Amino acid sequence: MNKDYNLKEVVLAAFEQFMTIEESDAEKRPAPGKWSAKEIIGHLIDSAANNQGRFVRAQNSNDLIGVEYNQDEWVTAQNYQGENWHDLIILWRQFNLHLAHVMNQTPDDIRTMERTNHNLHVIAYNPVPENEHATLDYFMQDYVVHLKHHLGQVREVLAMGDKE
Ligand code: NI
Repeated sequence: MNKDYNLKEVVLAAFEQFMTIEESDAEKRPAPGKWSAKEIIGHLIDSAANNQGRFVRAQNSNDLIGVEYNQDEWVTAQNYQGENWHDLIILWRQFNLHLAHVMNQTPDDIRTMERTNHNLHVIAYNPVPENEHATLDYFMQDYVVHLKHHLGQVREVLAMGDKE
């Protein structure tokens, strides 16, 4: 059974589309201070990196407490604008294919365990109130929802249509 919320399919389809984008288009900012396609993909690489740690630590813990990260600081500090577009989307694709694998092999009991001690009111894209239980299953799904949100943003920036 597929337990990655279609992450693999979503990433492979987007990759095909993004491969056709020119370097100059990938670094265009839609407005001053707004992220370019390179920077949005960079943010998604940061999301993958941070959530890999969270997904792995949750396997051996009853908690779901993730370290926060400042998304703008991370994007600026790494100068994603200065990296090659194809290199970025290949890294993004491969990292997410690995996370899809991680999701698929996470045992059901770990995935569905109700966790009282969590900070998904802070770190989730669609937050869970602090006084409600959270599951790793929900948090993995939330990761994919966040990713799809930003793929829609990339397509908007590149005027590709096909919004999500
Ligand atoms: Ni985001």
